[in-house]
Amino acid sequence: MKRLLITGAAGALGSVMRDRLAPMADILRLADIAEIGPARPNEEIIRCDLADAAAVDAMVSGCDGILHLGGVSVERPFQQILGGNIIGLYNLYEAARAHGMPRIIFASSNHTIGFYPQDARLGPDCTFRPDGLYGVSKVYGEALARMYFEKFGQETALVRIGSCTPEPVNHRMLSTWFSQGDFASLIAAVFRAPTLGCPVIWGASANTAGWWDNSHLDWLDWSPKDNAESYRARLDAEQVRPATDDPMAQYQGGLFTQFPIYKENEQ
Ligand code: NAI
Ligand code: 15L
Repeated sequence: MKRLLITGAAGALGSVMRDRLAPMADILRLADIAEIGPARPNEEIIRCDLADAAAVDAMVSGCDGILHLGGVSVERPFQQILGGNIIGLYNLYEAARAHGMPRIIFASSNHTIGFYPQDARLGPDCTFRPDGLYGVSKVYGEALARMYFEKFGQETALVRIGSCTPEPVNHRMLSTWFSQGDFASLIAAVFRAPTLGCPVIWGASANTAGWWDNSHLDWLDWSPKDNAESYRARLDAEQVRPATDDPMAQYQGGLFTQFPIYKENEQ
């Protein structure tokens, strides 16, 4: 790839993918509303609010692939979610349409389905059960991407990420963990695939205790290598396992199911 755009590049996953994906493109274009720091060799840095249509158009221009990580990544008041996740996504897809429809990886979330109980096993076509306004914004993102695919042929991988952290840090993550290495290999596979369409992909490692079924992806040259199970003994030793009536043990979305609808002055 000549130029790969990573939005949200100053964030947790953006910083990791900046390093891991460098070999995938001649130039990495790194964008965020926050300070990213100086460009390294073969990098371009762009300060851009996703809610600013003209800035997003310029950000997307000249890119052949987009890893879209930017936006609000946790539960927040609606006014905060609106700019990056709602208006911002529309701006991104309009810019992509104007600039040759580069393939997009959309960082969706398990919080689109967070109200499912932990004994449910989910495939790609399950009904959405979002657990908050943040989850709803990701449902909107998936629907927007799907519409641009149906109407214009814009390809997007809708990656419903579980918990992408260096290691699982609680018992819920024995099921939701997505190792950084498995996410990086998925990104490479998505950009390598001859055709993509607009598939839902569960962003999770090969966890023995996993809840999500990716067997519809047999056409994609990707299989996750890591398994949260290897951390179970350590978690059992270091933490009390949550009780069965604890939201962390009841719901796939864990504590997100318990958050209120925050108002502007609360978060
Ligand atoms: P993060 O919060 O660390 O990074 C998000 C970045 O987006 C931040 O650097 C922030 O400055 C930027 N941003 C926010 N609003 C913006 C705006 N209006 N314009 C431009 N940039 C804006 O989140 P993280 O953990 O790196 O996650 C990346 C993406 O993956 C997010 O979209 C998140 O929803 C999604 N995701 C992450 C999961 C995880 O386990 N880390 C799980 C599920 C989904
Ligand atoms: C997400 O969608 C969040 O972006 C991340 O911070 C974690 O909370 C993750 O889900 C999770 O459910 O563990």
